[in-house]
Amino acid sequence: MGVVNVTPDSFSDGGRWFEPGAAVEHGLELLDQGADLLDVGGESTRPGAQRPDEAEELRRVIPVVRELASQGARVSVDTMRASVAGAALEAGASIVNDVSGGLADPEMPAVVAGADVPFIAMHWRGHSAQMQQRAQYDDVVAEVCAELTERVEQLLARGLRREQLVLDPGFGFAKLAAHNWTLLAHLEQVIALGLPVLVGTSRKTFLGRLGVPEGTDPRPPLERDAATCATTVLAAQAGAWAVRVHDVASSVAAVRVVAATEGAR
Ligand code: PMM
Repeated sequence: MGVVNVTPDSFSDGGRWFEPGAAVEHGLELLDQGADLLDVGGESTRPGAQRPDEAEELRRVIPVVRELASQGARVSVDTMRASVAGAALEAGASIVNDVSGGLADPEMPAVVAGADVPFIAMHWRGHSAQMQQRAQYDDVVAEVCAELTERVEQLLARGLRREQLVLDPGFGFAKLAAHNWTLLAHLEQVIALGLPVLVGTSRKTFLGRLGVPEGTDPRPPLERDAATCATTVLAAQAGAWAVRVHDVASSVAAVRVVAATEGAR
């Protein structure tokens, strides 16, 4: 899954593809590099980010979704708003990726159940402004699995079918670096919940802290692709359904290496 952020302020690539034409061109480039899906989003979820209003989010996302879908791309819309999800589905998106797993907007489950499209439900404990205060766990793997299971039950109760659901442990969302590493080390426990799992580690800060002295700044996001690619190997070996990445070419190569090795085994 290639990331197409139509935002001025995403932590990893904010502003680079903010014009619709540039975003579309970038999406087509990611398809060329081997992406199976494009994830189009108009709201930055970096810690402390301000939310765009609904009209602004629609203005950012819909033209890009429409154009990429019309060129044959399989598009997911990365949004917490039911209205944006609904409009994106009408414009040609075929998957909804909601980092709040349907918690942020009470109308989201009804829209996704009505459209009967895949729904990516991520582990989430609150909007970006407060999320890092909620990064408190006794056992991060058990708690993330329990909270995702509760999400699944609530979504099924709201009319979604189990076959629609994809889970995501939510790397970097209400998680400190140690929580992210523990989740990555035990990804098979999330996968054992029995649903497809999406992994979104790409360019996140915990990767930027590798190999830099304590107390100094992490490496900048654009220097985190090699580490991201290493996490793709781990995700593929654990049996993840997809990885959500900015640099598609390196992760496609990683997935092919894992597939070839497994084929030879
Ligand atoms: N991370 C970001 C945005 N959307 N969606 C899912 N399902 N999982 C993630 O980990 C995720 C996401 C934040 O990264 P970005 O600002 O670089 O897009």
